[in-house]
Amino acid sequence: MSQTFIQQRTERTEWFLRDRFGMFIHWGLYAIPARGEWVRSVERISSEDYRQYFDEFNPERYDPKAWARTAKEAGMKYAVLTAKHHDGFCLFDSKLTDYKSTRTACGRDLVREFLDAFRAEGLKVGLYYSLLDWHHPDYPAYGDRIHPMRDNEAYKRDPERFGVYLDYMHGQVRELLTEYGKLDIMWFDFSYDGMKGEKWRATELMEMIRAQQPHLIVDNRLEASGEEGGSIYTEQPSLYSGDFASPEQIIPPRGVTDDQGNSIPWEACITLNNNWGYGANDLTYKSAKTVIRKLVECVSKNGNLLLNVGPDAAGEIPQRSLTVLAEVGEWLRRNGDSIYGCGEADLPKPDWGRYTRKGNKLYAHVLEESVGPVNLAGLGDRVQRARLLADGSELFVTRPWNAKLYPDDAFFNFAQPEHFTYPLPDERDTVVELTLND
Ligand code: FHN
Repeated sequence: MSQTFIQQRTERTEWFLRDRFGMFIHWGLYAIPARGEWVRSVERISSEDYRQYFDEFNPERYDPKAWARTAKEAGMKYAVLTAKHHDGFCLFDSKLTDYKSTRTACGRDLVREFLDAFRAEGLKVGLYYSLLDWHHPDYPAYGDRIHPMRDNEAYKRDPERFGVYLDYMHGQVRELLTEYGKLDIMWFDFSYDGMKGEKWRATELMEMIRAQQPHLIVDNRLEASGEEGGSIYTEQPSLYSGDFASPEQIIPPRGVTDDQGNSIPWEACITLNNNWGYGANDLTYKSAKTVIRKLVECVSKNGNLLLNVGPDAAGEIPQRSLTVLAEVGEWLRRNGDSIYGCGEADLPKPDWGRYTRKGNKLYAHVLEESVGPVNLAGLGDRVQRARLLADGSELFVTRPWNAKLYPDDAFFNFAQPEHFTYPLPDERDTVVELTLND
């Protein structure tokens, strides 16, 4: 692929790398068993036995406007909803199947309402679409690695009919691209074993996507992660290599680059507890402090954070999630300048925390108390002024008497005298905005 492809990718992802923080929403029939979105595969539930949840699904408290307000107040700038997960249930009114929300008791096009509500709050919108489909009769089942009926010989499928499934899959993507307005992200999930790349007719799919919505950004999961030539991790990515890498349940230790060391767009997708879909008994929620610090870590490495919520069968985001998101939003309301539009700084990671940077503004994210003055290694005379970002108050950049051994460094403290030790104003992350001379 020519440099033009990477130039186009850079243009397409400009808003994405500015916005930095998004909401992932995993929701569907699996919210009723409430044991996560893989319940069909893990418990080898047949389509027939799973049908009870389709017959029962009626999320009477589904209020996408409330979801959108939650995301906005959390400081999230975009959101991605599962239009179809692996169970094949469609949250949109597809003409290609009756296995959809408009044929359940709720009778609603849940995707359309989501898109309308989040656009109305000014957020960018994306849809997650599962390449796998455990409901479709022409998707491989017996002998597949993860299909719920992988051990059941009655589910041997004619491989020649996989093309029928691909026509269905491509047709549904076309529906989403042509009947739901301007989308900003298409989040495909996922390739595995031989199910990758052209097995999905990925080039044809991407050509259609680029023709219908050329600005749309797509993740990298039409290919198996990094296993193929032409992947997003190379200087010659293929048409379906995607616009951003999608590390999952991990913050990449050194960010994400191509094989030449060039930073590439990436987004870490992380659950708030340990399940993507609603888990009634999964009460292991990350704290707001952890979320704040992981968001900072992503941005300090040129990445995004897509933080997941799993609404329940009634259509509500769990209260524990709401509580964490509200606190994160309160921190971002006062410190968001150190996140939005920021990226990595050209400095080694400091002992006390992390840096993010935007132009001549360097943001010191102080996560650990120093004894006495806080060290700005190598910043010598580069710092024009320092302010506590949360309230704009003046801080003092100094060369303290007890740091004469470090002439190439600068220091600051939160009060005077400069050699005293002061508690961090915000123990979650105290952000100091340093205006640089260069
Ligand atoms: O199998 C899915 C899983 O259910 C979830 O959707 C995550 C989110 O990125 N993706 C796959 C696992 O990698």
